[in-house]
Amino acid sequence: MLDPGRIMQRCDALARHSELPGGLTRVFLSREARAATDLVLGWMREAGMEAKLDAIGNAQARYEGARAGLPCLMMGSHLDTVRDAGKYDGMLGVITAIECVQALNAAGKRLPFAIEIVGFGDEEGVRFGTTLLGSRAVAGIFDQGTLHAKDASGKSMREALVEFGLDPNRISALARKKQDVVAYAELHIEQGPVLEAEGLAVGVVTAINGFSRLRATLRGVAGHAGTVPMKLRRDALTAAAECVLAVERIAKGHPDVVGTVGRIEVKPGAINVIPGEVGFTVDVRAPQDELRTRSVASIRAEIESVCKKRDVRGEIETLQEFGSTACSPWLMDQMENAVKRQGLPVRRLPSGAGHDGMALRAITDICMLFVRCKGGISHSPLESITEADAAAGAKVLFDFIEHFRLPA
Ligand code: HGY
Ligand code: MN
Ligand code: MN
Repeated sequence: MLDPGRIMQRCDALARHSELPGGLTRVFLSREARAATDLVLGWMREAGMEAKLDAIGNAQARYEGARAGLPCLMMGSHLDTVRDAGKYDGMLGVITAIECVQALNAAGKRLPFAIEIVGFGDEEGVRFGTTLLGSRAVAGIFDQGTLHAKDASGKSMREALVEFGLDPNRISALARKKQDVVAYAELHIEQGPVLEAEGLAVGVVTAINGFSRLRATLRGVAGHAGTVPMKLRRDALTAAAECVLAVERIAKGHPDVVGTVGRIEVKPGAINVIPGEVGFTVDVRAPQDELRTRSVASIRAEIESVCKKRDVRGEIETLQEFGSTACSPWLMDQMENAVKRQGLPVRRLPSGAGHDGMALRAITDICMLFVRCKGGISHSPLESITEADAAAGAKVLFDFIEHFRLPA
């Protein structure tokens, strides 16, 4: 029997593992990530699964099918969060999948396929800048070069993995073969306003928008705020400010494009010093890859032109790009039939947010089920869902699993 109250309680329990007093921040390979992953591994085992921490810090669990060694239906989501996050983004998908297996196990049910659940250790990319680390390792598309990426304290991902008790040299062995994974299904909050606006509890995802993550560094000349005349300044921050507004203007130029500068660092960062160096991030998304790459090219050109005009040096690095990822029709149909069997209206919609399915698409077909969230708010402590919607999501996911048919 599915227990939506337990789903909500477990989201609350995970939210207590946070580095942010009074809020939720849990980044990759942190002490809080260890505690949260241990909690999830315990719940996986309670549900009758073989569970373990893998070489990149994912919680991985398996529930055998009618006989051992069958290919699996993989489910899951991520356990890391953004800074000052909500407690459902990622966690709801992992906990609901565990709840479904718990119900199968309680009923002594074994299916013609195995079920695997993965709580991915890093999807948000907050600590090292590049995202989908856990799912890329499982999909065999992990870029070993990212092991050199450094966090804000200057610690490399390799060092952080070793400190966490993991062996970075064993990450490549995590790659799953296509024949081992029949499909990947992820339940996630919508993180947008559509379901709520239309009075719907759940939605079937059609595709996940692609993204480009850039980092720009502008270098001018630091100087005394009291003595350098305005016309002699090469102020890195006023140049960056013009670039930030250019990102907004270019993104506003097309209804399907979104552009965000989420992080900016100013050096030396003193009230009486003209900023000599500024670093900022740029996140660009769109449903079509061509539209996104065209927008990125315009942003790059604009940054270069501002730097030339203001006589500052500009460097732009592409941190990561991922193309738009389609969900597979045969899986969308099966998820939609589950929605119908549960007596709920059907709605298909795209995802503006990125998800682990983008990486898993490298080895298998993917589908996603969205659950309504209040005001469409996410990546915020105001993120919230109702227990009734958690129940609706769990019932549909359970129905999808019970009726899941391998492709003909
Ligand atoms: O940025 C995203 O879309 C996701 O939340 N990582
Ligand atoms: Mn997120
Ligand atoms: Mn997410």
